[in-house]
Amino acid sequence: MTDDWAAGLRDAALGGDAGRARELTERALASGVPPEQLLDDGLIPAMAEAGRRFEDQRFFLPELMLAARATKEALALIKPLLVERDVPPAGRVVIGTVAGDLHDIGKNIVAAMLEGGGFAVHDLGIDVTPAAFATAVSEHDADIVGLSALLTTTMPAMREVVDELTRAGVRERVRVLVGGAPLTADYAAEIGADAYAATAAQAVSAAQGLVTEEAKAVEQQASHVEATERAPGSVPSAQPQIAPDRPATETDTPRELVKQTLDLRGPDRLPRQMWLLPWATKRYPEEVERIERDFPSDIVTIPIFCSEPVPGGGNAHTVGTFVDAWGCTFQNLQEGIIGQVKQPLVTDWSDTSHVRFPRERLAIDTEQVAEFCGNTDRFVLAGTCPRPFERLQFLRGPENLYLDISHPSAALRAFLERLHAFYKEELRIWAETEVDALTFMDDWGSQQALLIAPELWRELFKPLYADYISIAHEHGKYAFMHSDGHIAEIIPDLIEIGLDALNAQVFCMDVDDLGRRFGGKLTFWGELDRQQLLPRASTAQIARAAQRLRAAFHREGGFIAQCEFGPGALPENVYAFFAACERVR
Ligand code: B1M
Repeated sequence: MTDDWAAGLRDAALGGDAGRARELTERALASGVPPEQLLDDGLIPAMAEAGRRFEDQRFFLPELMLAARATKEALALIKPLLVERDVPPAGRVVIGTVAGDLHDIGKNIVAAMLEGGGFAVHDLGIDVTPAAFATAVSEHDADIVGLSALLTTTMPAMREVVDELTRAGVRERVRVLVGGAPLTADYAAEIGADAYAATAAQAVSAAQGLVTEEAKAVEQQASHVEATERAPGSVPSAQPQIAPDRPATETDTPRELVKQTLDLRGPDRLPRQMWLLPWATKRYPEEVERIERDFPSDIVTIPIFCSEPVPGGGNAHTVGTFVDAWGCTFQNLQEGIIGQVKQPLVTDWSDTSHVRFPRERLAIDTEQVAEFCGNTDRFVLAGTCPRPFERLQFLRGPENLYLDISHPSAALRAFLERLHAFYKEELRIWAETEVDALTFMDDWGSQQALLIAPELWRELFKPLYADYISIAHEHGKYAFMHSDGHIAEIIPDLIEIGLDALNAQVFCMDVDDLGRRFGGKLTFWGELDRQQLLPRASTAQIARAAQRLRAAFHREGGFIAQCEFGPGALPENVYAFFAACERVR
C-alpha cells in the first residue's frame, strides 16, 4: 500500500472537499487499508493542521467548518468499522453549551476537532442542564465532559455541572474540560475543572492530556500561561491621571457635543451613551434610573415610526418564540436578551421567493420623525440598522451560511444584492429626515480574529458598507457602525471608506495599539469591556480603564464614553465608568 491515499485524504479533508474525502476513504478501505490507519495517517493530521491554520489565521471559520464537514463525511464510513474491529477511541467525550447559553459555533468546532482527533464525541447541543450532563456521562461512559460558555452570566453554570457530577457520584471517573471566550485558566481552577482550553486545537491536546494522566499537568500549565497573557480586560496597574473635578461648562447641547467629538473640535467633555438591555432594567430598575439621571445619554436612537404596522409578533427579549419582520423565527432561552434562529427560512439560495422584505419599514412617518428630532437636544441615530451579514445568517442559520459563504454561489450573490438594494432604499429614506446619523452593524470577530478571511470580507461586504457611508455623507449625516469581536484587521478599511464612529470590543484587541494606529482617524464609540471589566472589576479598575480609553482615543474628540448595561454587568461599575469619564481629561 502506498502513502498516496494518506496524502490525498489529508488534502481532501483540509481543503474541505467532502466528496473527495468520502471517495478516497471508500477506495482505501476497499483496497484493504485498516480504518485505524485512515484515522491516524489521514484525518487526525488533517484536523490538527486545520486547527493550527485557524490559530495563526490562515484559516477562518468557513475553511475550518468545511474541513470539519469533510472529515465527518469520511468518519461516517470509518466509525462503524472501528467499532466492529473493537478499536477503542482516543477517549469518550460528552460535550455541550451550558444552561442559558445558545452560542454553539465554537463548541461545534471543538466537537468536530475532537472527533477528527479520534475521540468518540456525544454532543448534547446548547442550553444543557447540569442533570443532563451528569446523565450523559453515565449513559455514554464518558472519560471527559466538555463544557462551553460564551457569556459571563452562564459561566457559573459550569460550577453547577461540576457540583452535579459530584452529587451524581460520577465526578471521580470523569475529567472536566472547559472553554469559551470569557473563560480563563484561573476560573477553570476555581470551579474545580480539570483543564481549560482557549481554542479548539488546544481542546484536542488538553483532551489527549486528560486521558494520559502525566500529560495533564503540562497541559494545564501551558493553558494557564496562555490565559494570563491574553486576559482581555486587564488594566494597567499604574494610577490613572484623573484630572480634578471641574464644573462642566455645558455651553453646548448634547447634539453639538457629539458633533464636536466626531469632527475633533475639542468638546468640553466626553459625550456618553449607555446601551440598556431589558436584562438590566428588570434586575436593577433603581440603579438604571440613577445612572440615567446622573449621566444622561447624549445620543439617542429614534423609534422606527412607521405609518403602516410592521409585521412580526412578540417581543425579541422574552423566553420562547419570536418571529421578526422578515419572518425569521427565533427561539429564546433567557429573559432580557435575544435568541437565535432554529429553523432557517432559506434552504437553498436559488429559491428565496418566500423571503419577505419588510417594505412597511420604508413607510416612515416623517412628521413624527421631525417632531422627535425637533424636541430633543440630543444627537439622534436613525431608527434602522442594516446588518447584511447577520440577516443572511438569520435567514439561513449561522453554520449553513458560513459554509455557503466560503464559495458564494451566483444565487447567494444575487440575493445579497437584493438585500443590499433594500437596505440602501431604507437608508436613503432615513437620510432625508432630520436625524443626525445613519447606523449599520454586523459582528465580524471572534475573541481572537475575524470570522471570515479579510479578502472575502473586502470582496463581499466592504463595498456594501461603503455605499451606506456614502448615502449618509451625501445627505450631510454621520455614519455609525457596530461590530463585535476582534476586528483590528478591517479597521483601516473602515477608515478608508469614511466611517465616522465605530463601536467595537476594543478590549479584546489591544486598546493602546488601536489608539496609536487609529486614534483621531475615526471616533471610537466605546466600548468598555463587558466580558471581564463590567462584571468583575473593582470601581478603581473601572476608573483606570476609563482613563486608558480616553488616553488611547481622545484627540480633541474622537472618543465617546459608551458601555452596554447587559448580562452580568455590575451597576456600580456602569456608574463608575460614566463618573470617571466625566472627570478624565
Ligand atoms: Co453573542 N455575545 N450574544 N451572539 N456573540 C458574545 C459572546 C459577546 C462577547 C459580544 C460582546 O461582548 N459584545 C457578548 C457576551 C458578553 C458577556 O459575556 N457579558 C455576547 C452577548 C451579550 C450576546 C447576547 C446576550 C446579545 C443580546 O441579547 N443582545 C445574546 C445571548 C444569547 C444567549 O446565549 N442566550 C447573544 C447572541 C448571539 C448570536 C445569536 C447573535 C450569535 C451566536 C450564534 C451561535 O453561536 N449559534 C452571537 C455571536 C456570533 C457572538 C460573537 C460575535 C462571536 C461568537 C462566535 O461564534 N465566535 C461574540 C463576540 C466574541 O466572542 N468576542 C459574542 C466564533 C467561535 C469559533 O469562537 O465561540 O469563542 P468561540 O469558540 C472558540 C473558543 O472560545 C474555544 O474554541 C473555539 C474555537 O477556537 N472554545 C472552547 C469554545 N468552547 C470551548 C469548549 C472547550 C474548549 C474550547 O472545551 C469543552
